[in-house]
Amino acid sequence: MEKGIKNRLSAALLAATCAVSVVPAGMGASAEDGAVIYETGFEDGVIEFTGRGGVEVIEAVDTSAHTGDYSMCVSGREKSWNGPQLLLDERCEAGVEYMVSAWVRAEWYNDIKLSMEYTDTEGTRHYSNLNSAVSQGEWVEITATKFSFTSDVTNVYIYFESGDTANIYVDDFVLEEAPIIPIQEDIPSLKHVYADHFKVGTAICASNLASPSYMDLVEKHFSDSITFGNELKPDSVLDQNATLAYVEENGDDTNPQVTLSAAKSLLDYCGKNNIPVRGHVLVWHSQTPDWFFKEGFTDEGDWVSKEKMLVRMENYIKNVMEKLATDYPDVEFYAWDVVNEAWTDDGKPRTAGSNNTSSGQSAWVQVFGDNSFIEPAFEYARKYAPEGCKLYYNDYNEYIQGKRNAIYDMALDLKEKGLIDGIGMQAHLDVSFPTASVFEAALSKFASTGLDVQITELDATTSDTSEAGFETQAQYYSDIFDAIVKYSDSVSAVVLWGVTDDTSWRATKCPLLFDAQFQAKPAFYSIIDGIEYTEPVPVPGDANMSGSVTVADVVLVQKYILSEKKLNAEQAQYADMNADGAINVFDVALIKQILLA
Ligand code: 9MR
Repeated sequence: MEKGIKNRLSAALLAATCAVSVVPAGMGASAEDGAVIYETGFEDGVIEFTGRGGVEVIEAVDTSAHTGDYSMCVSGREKSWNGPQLLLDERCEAGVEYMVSAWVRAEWYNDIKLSMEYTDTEGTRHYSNLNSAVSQGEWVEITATKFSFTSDVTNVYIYFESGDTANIYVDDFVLEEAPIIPIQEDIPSLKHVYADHFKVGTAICASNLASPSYMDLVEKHFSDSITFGNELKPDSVLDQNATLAYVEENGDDTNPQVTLSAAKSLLDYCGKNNIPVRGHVLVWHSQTPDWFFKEGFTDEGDWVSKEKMLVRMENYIKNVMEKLATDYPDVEFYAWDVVNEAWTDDGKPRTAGSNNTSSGQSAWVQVFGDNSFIEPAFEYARKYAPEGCKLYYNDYNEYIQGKRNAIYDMALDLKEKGLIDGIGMQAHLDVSFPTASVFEAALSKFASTGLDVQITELDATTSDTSEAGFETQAQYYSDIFDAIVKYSDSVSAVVLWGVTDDTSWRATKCPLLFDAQFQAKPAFYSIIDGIEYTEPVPVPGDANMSGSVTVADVVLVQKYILSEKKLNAEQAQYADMNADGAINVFDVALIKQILLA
């Protein structure tokens, strides 16, 4: 495909800010503020928090306050997790994003934490730390922190705890709906810019669904392909209780039972919006529980034999594919990462052992003795994957020679046997390594296999998060995209590992294309600059102005009618099928008619 300058876009290298898991101060003036759920400075003495340990004394005191005369003092704590908790089930709604902030104080040095608890459908309680602040006797702020929860959990609490049992003071507590910050509608869609070259996708996690702005960016730029960040990994899918029950009932310990409960909301989203999914991942040393490899599927069992593990592997892959096909027939899995990260940088199998006890070790190698589990994994995936679904081997540091060569040799062997369709280059990069030409050398070698190549988890960190640092990052991204475009005959998709910096797994080094306020960073402008593309011409019914009428238009107009989405003036024109000046169910019916025609 010839590159040219038809729609040259000025690389307006905007200054970008980076905030980590918290909302930056002075948020965009155009943000739509959310409703306040509970705000208190404890001045009226009313306290809606209860003690987590049941032993705490929780009272409004006038001996210390951040503002006004009173604060909430928590004394009598016997454990570090004792502290004030607020039950959210009745106050907050599942799937909505909230923000909490407070001022806290300890009497001497202490790290005061804001945490969250919920109970899942199996009755297991989960705890996670949301934010913290260190006080050495002074009042310190726990800055606005976003969170959400899904509809299948109960007993949702936020609470304060600290490193020891000393008194905690809390003041000026605010719990509110997170404001909705509009995304930039007037910039090109990344997926349109690269439509002649490859699909553009991203990874999302279930928690991202609660952020309307995040999802607007996904829909505008990345809806060619979605990977679930964690929800289809073995530790999310394997259901130990159901598996043990199966063993008990059938006396068969080779048939691991699976659940899609962690992935449900994402599967529903992709099904409803017709977004193709990259399945991630079937066979991996990480995020896979040890009991899967142990006798009787018990935590304490011995490692099973290779023969038994082969049967378990086949059943696992079969069960995952069958459950997806049965429960989510409308979700298109166009690709699956069958095996992930099996080779070390020097091109050897991983060390045998448990990754859960010693990071980097592989229970697959423990059971098989080497990497001979890879081929059967592809055989079973080929046998049970939906028709047309492409199968990939996926890895990081793919530009390091030893690993690159091992992947190349393995891929050619599997290709000859008709088992593999492509190689996934994760591409977790940093502006200082690898250089674009080192990256390109790996891409070129993989392309030379004749297999498809996908860039599956692209992000590029920068330690310098100043304006100048982001410009260096922009240049780096541009060079990497130039390399990918050069090989675009062999590359079918480029998938970013996330959308906004603050939600990235490497948040402190701001590796993505959008900042915490959902605005495009210099890196975004750098990769669209100079790419020739044709802006889609909207047609009637094409509410998202993608150039054709799809189910996404129906969903968008339905959401508009339910006040869940906004349409700008131009979009409204295309949505208003009967041109009566109103957008309602009659327009939805007319758009559906186009789809059915
Ligand atoms: O993005 C994932 C992060 O939320 C998890 O904590 C992490 C745990 O292993 O896995 C991340 O995703 C990984 C992906 O599945 C495989 N390649 C490396 C990714 C980043 O660690």
